[in-house]
Amino acid sequence: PSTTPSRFRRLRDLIEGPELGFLMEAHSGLSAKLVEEAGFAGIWGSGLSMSAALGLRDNNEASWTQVLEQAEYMADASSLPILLDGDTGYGNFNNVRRLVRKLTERGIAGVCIEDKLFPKTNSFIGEAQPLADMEEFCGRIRAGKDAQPDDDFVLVARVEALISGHSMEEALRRAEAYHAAGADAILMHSKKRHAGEILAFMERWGGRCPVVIVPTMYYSTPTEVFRNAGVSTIIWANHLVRASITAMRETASRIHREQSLAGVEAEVVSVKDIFALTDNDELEAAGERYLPAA
Ligand code: SPV
Ligand code: MG
Repeated sequence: PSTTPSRFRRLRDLIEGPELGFLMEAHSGLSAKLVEEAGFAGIWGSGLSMSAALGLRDNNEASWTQVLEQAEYMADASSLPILLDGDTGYGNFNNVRRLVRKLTERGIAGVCIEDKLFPKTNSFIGEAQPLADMEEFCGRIRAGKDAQPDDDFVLVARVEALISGHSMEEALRRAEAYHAAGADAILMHSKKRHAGEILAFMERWGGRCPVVIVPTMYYSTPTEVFRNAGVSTIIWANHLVRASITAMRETASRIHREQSLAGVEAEVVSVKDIFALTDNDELEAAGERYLPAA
């Protein structure tokens, strides 16, 4: 019997543990493999990145079952726990509890839901996006927690108050309400270019429950600052899809320009590397076990 803790347990330990933890964005089976190869202990299943990889906007253009399918490819491709970006939960309390059950069945260790309205808009677009009613959102959290078949499933409640231009008081009021409703952690989001809001929140929050942050906009703050402030987990939210866009754009335009592969060959992984990443050796060995001898 395996002694490795379940993915649910590992995500819970990562978020509740005393060390600062990191979740790296993935958006596909392949990127999930690369996150694991790099040494990360967990994956952020980014809504923005999954949407972009499908050629869609981060506005719930992909249906929730299409997101579920992407998450399942990631879970199959890597052994890491995945915190799925569940956007607003795709509806009301009823959609959230159904989502939690389906995620658990497919080995997705946790979900993050944000206190906005369906269909969502990415937080970095526009100003003053409307927030969900606080009590209604608490119902979504309670329904999700009541529905989880595994005790270690993690539900993170994301507070959009600061991003939407509300006060620190409002952010604290909502964080407290979501914590009381049963959220395992609070994701406090900020789109400032510096970490001031986050550090102010950390000070006032006082460790009531773990806090997760997404420093996409305040990336220049040294990680040590967040460690010292008592942040639980940092999400590197979209850098694999962004890196892939850079690489694909350069490669496509060079091949188009040069009408030749010669210039890019040394810049891209070999076809053999693809076979290694998808473990073709295993298939060969299995063929020897299961196919009739030639
Ligand atoms: C995502 O990665 O989809 C997120 C983070 O939700 S953000 O884009 O900052 O809203
Ligand atoms: Mg998102």
